[in-house]
Amino acid sequence: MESKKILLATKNRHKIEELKALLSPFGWKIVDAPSLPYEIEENGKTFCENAIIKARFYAEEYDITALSDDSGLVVDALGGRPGILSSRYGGDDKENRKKLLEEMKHLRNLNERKAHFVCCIAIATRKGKTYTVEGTCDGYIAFEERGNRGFGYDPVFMPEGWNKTFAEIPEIKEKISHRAKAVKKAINLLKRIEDEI
Ligand code: ITT
Repeated sequence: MESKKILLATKNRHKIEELKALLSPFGWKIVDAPSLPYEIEENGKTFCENAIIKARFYAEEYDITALSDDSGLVVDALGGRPGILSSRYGGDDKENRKKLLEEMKHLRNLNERKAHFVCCIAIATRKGKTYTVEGTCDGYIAFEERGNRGFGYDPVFMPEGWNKTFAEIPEIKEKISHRAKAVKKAINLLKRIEDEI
């Protein structure tokens, strides 16, 4: 029997890499989303609302089960910012990190620099059903950038229990990140709804 197809409803190549690494052992055929000549408007108020918008769009447009990821960084001292606006906080990834460190430079105690990553994965099936699962990862914002692996805020995020940033320890990130946790739940869900894919 041909394996079931799941389209990754994201244009972020780093997410694609991480999602494929986590999903590949399970026998589904994982396909990339065709590139679109326009942006999908992410006008939800939560990570999951935005994840649903992206997954449903691709599922309907291409008549396929689609899996999206909406994620971001929530910083306590900034009242939850950048949150759902993480990708466009200061500009590109580098400018986002610069703005974040600048805004937090007066917070000299690590305890004042608590943050967590959130990842909501939405799965929209061809038959019109939508499911969501979420993963989070607690940690701290470092005082300066460290490491050159990963993407986004990885060089400034130290997961709880590690004195290193995600950009320094990608092999640990793969196991404990918000995305790894959400994908674990998504895999259980996909196994349960295999008939609907
Ligand atoms: P798609 O909407 O096409 O999936 P995007 O990059 O616009 O791609 P989001 O709207 O979900 O995706 O924004 C996610 C942003 O949050 C991302 O650009 C990073 O700045 C940050 N982010 C999410 N997960 C991250 C991770 O694992 N490491 C570092 N930064 C992350």
